[in-house]
Amino acid sequence: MTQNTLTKRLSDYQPYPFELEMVRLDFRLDPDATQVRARMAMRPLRAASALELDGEGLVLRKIAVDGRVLAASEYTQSDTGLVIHAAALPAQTFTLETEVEIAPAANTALEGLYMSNGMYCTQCEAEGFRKITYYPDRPDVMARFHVTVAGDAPVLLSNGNPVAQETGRAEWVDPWPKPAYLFALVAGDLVAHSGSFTTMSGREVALNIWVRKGDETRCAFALEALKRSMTWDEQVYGREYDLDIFNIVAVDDFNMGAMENKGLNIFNSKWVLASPETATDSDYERIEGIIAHEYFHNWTGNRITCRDWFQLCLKEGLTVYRDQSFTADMRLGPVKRIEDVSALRARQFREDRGPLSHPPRPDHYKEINNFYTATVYEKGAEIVGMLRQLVGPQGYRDALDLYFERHDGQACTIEDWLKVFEDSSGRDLRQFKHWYTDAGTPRLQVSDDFKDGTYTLEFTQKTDQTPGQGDKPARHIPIAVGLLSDTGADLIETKILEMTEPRQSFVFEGLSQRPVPSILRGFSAPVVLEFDTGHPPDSAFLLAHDSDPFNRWEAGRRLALQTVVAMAQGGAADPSYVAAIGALIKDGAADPAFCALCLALPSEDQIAQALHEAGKSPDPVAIHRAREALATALANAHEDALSALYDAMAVSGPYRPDPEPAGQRSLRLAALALLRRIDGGARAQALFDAADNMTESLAALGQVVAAGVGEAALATFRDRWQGDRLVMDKWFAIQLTASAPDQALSRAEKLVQDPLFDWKNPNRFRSLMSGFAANHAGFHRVDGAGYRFYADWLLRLDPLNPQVAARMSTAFETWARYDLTRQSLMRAELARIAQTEGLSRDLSEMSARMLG
Ligand code: 0A1
Ligand code: ZN
Repeated sequence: MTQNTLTKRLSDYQPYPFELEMVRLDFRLDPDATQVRARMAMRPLRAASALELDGEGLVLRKIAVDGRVLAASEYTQSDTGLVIHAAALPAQTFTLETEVEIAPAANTALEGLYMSNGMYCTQCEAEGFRKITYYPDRPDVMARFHVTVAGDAPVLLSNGNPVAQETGRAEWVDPWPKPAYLFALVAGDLVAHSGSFTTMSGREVALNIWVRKGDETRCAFALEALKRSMTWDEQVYGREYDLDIFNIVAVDDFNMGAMENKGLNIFNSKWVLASPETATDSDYERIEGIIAHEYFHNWTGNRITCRDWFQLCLKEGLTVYRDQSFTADMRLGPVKRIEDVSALRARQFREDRGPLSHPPRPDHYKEINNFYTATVYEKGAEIVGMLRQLVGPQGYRDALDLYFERHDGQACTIEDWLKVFEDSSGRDLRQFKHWYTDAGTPRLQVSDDFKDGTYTLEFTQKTDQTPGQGDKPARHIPIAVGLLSDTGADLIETKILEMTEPRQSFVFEGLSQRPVPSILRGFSAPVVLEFDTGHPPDSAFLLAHDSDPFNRWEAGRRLALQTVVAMAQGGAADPSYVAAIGALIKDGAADPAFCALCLALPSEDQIAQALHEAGKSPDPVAIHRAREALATALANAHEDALSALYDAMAVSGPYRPDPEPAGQRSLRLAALALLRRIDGGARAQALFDAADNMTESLAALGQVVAAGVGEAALATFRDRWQGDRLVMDKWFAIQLTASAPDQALSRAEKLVQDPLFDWKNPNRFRSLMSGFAANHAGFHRVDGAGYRFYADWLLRLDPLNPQVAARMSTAFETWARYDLTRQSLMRAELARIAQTEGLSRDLSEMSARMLG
């Protein structure tokens, strides 16, 4: 078979020729030989169709139709499934029965039914169900599931409502038709942290968070976050929960963050368990966001699902948009927006600039697991945010109401989604659809002119070519604009300009002075904004005065990038930037969390990206030096003010993860990071010794390591936390991200020898390897040893866990940014990976795409 025949194409979509009315699954659990019996009521929709079922790694014990065991000649088995010939099938509804055997203990890929610390669990998205039983494993086949689980474990869970529970056996019925990727089963010696929720129509729902014994004391925050999510979805989207019970299970071995299985969410324990001593402020915020994300999927993903996997962003983009809005409402909206845009730029813009660029709705793939990307998720969310701006808040709510009314119980497409907006708002969204179908980040150039009271903004848009996509048509871009007076007052209310042409002007009349423009407020579209060099924006003025918090922060970021890029090329720190930061530190009115974001310098990876976007090749060593020098210059210029701020932001009383104290801590720690450059890590050491919470303890540890005086603190931390997997993950990561670049590799080489480096655990593997790759200058050593080390480990992991190996290979996606030496070293590692015998489909697709 050639590689190309493995490519799946959107244009090949065909509906399934059978309707699956009902599924009964009976499990007899055993680590080495679990028996799965499936009975499916199938209704043929087209005459004389063969019945195709997916199945991988299954030992078939029995296959029967309406009780008649099939002869071997009546079906064909292959590595990927089973086809029952049309002649073996009745013309009317029939029952297909299969029995298979699987070995969960041998499943290291963590897809299908597997074991984690002695407990059974499942992961079926996207195509894991086919590793459990023969089945039409595609999201447009939805069925009601009735599941029986028999096994020794005290707790036996599946989707839906429990209908029978006795020792060694449990029965679950899910009344809502669902695709197989939402199936879940959990069995283990678990304990629950429980609560309840009364829905808006007065139904009582039992809530449980299931964990290993000993972890139940770390579940309270997640449970409260779940209740807040349920309330928010009722209030903001009118969506009520629809089962009698909602279970969440924390699992230590998990490839991703969490999974929205109907009524039985499975979580990476990292995103459930939290206590002040073990979780940081940002962990708490992420836990709240991920709990919300998975819960929100109940409507956007489960009740309305995707027709096929090309439509993944239909559920993911919308659900990310919903969780971002939720967190913005629970916390400080503008701060959340800045965090989200920073993450978008760091991950999605990076992806879009390189060989892995793809549309939010791809039209072909080899391995769908490789498309759980920042483009599908985060850019997908930006597209929903743009739609909301185009139709307004009420128009958005009307559209969503229509979406739920029209499509409940269906498996949908992006076309269905856009049609809902067109029908409810009367707008034509054909041009807007390019956001879904076209890859690449548009570059938006702006120039302005002022004459006789008339101010003109002229925009030009251009989207570069991307792999497989040439010249692209103009996009429909909402550009939020404000105009400021020379004292910083808003001259107009923020206006959404709708750009639809390649070049387009917008005129503002009746102005008595030339305004200062504030463009792309709130980051109203995922584009790169470039200013006409003849008339650059007054960033220091905007940083001081813009009433739009996002653009205030953005002005500071622009200044920081400009000065650090100049410094990387031999220049000095820009005094106007240093002064602007000084003003910000002394601005008592600014919110601490916002201030902290303004004080944080762009990461080295972001600086490299900015240089690349400007057509220059980034030198990782020079970038590291320049960034350190800029931080030192800020610390020297504002030492007293920073020191006073550090003291003033100390939070008294017991730790609370709430936004207000968390914001104070973040500002305090931003000051600490700058001061570390001049106090040799003394304050950080004192904080490390005194801290009673993980937020400060970990940040202080990072700073002493960065100051080169962290060995004792690292040893103390390890002694204290060696029995705690989640905290030890932090220990592995921080010493690599924070260490001097020339020591990063030797540290990483030492850490892989540590007995606690359990490399088969995805969290532990990621902590070490991603921690190393995040040390920008350390990973990009000019001798290529960093690349080699990283590639060696990807190759080692691939046979066991291809999904994680493939996802982590994206450390190489930026090769085109760098000088020819580094380019050829990175490409050589990719080529070595690509040529490895027996490589997984996952990693093979990724390495081939990166090589181009
Ligand atoms: N749907 C989940 C993400 C997810 C996808 C794949 C997984 O295993 C391969 C696991 C989780 C979400 O969006 O949260
Ligand atoms: Zn999701």
